[in-house]
Amino acid sequence: MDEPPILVEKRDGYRLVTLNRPQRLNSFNEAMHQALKAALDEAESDGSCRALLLTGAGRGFCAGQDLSDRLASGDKKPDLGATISAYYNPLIRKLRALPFPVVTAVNGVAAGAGANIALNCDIVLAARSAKFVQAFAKIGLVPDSGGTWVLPRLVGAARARGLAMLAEPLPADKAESWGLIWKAVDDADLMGEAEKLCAQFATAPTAGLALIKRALDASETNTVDQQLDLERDLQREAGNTPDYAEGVRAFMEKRAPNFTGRKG
Ligand code: T3D
Repeated sequence: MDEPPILVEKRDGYRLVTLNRPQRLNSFNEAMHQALKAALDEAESDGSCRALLLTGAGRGFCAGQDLSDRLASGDKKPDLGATISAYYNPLIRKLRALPFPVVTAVNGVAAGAGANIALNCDIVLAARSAKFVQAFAKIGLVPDSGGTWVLPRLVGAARARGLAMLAEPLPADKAESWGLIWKAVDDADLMGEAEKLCAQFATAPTAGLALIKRALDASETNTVDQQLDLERDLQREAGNTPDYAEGVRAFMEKRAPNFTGRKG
């Protein structure tokens, strides 16, 4: 029997989701897209899930689209816009909008859409041996899955152009020093560090973290005045959560807070 393309493990307060087509460096076919969508939908509807950890099986994180599916189309040209509408764009929107932190543990090469899926997560940890490749230009394509949006914002215009147009691999250490990712860690420490972060998020004020995600995303297009108004509105919402009350109480009582993660 074929291995499932996505593995999900329920941990205490978070879920570990593994891309699982290692023989193809975890590149995406339709079955993997569908299974990942189901895994994310399920995590979102589980009130006890307060963080998600995404990683890849084997030596790679994800090599983007499985190109062997594109060869199979023969003379008939594939409509790549259709796949992007059906799968990649909804995936990126979902990852960005999940109401809890999404941590990626980039265990090996992250190429094409695989790189941009990682870069659209909240906290990106990478093994020192991993590399990020905007592979698209090598096959005549345009960075997708939010690549042209995140790259200039994370590393600036000059580096974004170099990465997108030269398609050269960027090692994890350099990705960290350029500000593309949160942290590069020794390979042996990757999963331990990522799981530690998720365990920390699993006891954090989740509703407040979801509001932080909203505020930072909105800042990309807002004016400073709009952003100040948004911060006021979101702070009002945050101030109504039980975790805010608990955070203040715990601080005043000099004890560790006991956050529920709930909105109300
Ligand atoms: O089509 C649409 O729907 C539009 C959406 C597009 C989104 C995209 O992601 S387009 C970009 C697609 N991805 C790529 O172009 C990356 C292709 N892969 C590579 O450039 C290299 O494999 C890597 C840089 C990722 C890794 O290189 P390396 O030397 O470490 O490994 P390798 O030997 O090239 O690959 C190992 C195996 O995985 C190999 O198979 P084999 O020879 O052992 O049987 C290779 O063919 C396979 N593999 C790697 N990437 C893909 C793949 N098979 C199918 N599709 C892949 N994307």
